[in-house]
Amino acid sequence: MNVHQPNDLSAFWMPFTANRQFKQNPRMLVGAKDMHYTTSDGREVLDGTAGLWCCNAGHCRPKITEAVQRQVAEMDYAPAFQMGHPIAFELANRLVDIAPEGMDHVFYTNSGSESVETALKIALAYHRARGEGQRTRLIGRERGYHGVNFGGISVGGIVNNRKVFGSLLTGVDHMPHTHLAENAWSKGQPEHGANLADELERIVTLHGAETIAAVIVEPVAGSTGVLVPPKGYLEKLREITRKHGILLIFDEVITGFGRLGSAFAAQHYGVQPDLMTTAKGLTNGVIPMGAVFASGAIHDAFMQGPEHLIELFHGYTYSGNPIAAAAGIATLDTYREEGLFERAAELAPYWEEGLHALKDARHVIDIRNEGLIGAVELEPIEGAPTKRAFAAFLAAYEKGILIRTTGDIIAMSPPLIIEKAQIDELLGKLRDVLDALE
Ligand code: PXG
Repeated sequence: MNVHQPNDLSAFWMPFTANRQFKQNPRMLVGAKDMHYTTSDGREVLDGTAGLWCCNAGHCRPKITEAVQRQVAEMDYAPAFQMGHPIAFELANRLVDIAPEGMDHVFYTNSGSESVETALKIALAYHRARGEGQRTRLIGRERGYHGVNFGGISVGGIVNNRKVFGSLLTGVDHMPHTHLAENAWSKGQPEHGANLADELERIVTLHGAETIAAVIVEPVAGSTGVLVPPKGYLEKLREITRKHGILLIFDEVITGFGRLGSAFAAQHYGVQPDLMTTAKGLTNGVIPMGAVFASGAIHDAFMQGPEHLIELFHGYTYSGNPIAAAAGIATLDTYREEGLFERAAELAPYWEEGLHALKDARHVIDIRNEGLIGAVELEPIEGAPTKRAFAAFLAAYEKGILIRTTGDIIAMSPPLIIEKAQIDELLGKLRDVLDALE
């Protein structure tokens, strides 16, 4: 018989974690409030990452906490298949209100990964519903992150997330990523690289437009180190996809809910996708929930045939879960009442300036930013990529700031409630960490 201690760390197989290393020297968070986590050894840590890019309103915000407490006591769960409950409809209306014009419908999921699978399936089924069922190809991009399920890793472009998982989806192709050396030190959108969108024309020529269902991209690629779209690039993608009848999916799991200073990146860049995937900031990270936004044209294409038949054979047990919906409404209330999207836009220039002032810190080879997102790229240790940035992450945690690393890139995305003095603290401590690094 296995007899485990309550604090035995072996049973929990941790996600995206070096389990053996972590369990020798665990970093445990036990509390959170506003901009800070509390560690198990009683230290306050300034949250430079909004959890994992999700707690955009900061932590343990009263309105959200109360809404969840109220809802869990009133109605814990209700099915959404052939049944409804008002709060899921209310949230959908509220979401559509802040979405780009014409994104009139939402399909609920439980995560970003599920939103991606859902959007890809809707894209395929949409073409089929319109008599273009031969449009089955899906186009992603190198260095894209679209979650960890099979569709998402197939269109995604992160080698380690793909290579040990078999043959993935067939009929997928990838555009080149947009990260160009000549754009180093760009503030906001880089100047060079709009022409990379023309690679889509090449792919269309190769396969035939009539075989392609959708193109999926992150407006700003987050997980692979903050790759900001070159000026004109997203506009070109839109033009090419529209010309060829290909759907454009924006994966807004990170960029949604104010991260760039608008509700969604689609509004920030003034480029209208056909489908948008979201999660994370939708409930401030408090309860898992995602949503796919669909244009009226896509939704309406399904609403034909006999009315007693199910139009889309897709959905999750927890789609529109009442507690998540309550968290979502309270989150949107908090964003609105505190003007947090506008706040992000107002803080962005201060953030940009502070971040780029790290240019002369040790090991720094590039800095990038957009909205309240920032990346500081370090020179890798020869023969040991990722080690330097991970050492920075550990030292930062000891110093009382939480950052994220991917490869040798440090990524930051603080809650939108961050104060200027806290930006100074975050970036000041990061400088100290970098200057002290091997
Ligand atoms: N799409 C995008 C653009 C994402 O960034 C997902 C989909 C998947 O979401 P779920 O909820 O299934 O995890 C993501 C998630 C990081 C980091 O450190 C980023 C994510 C998740 C965890 C860590 O960059 N993005």
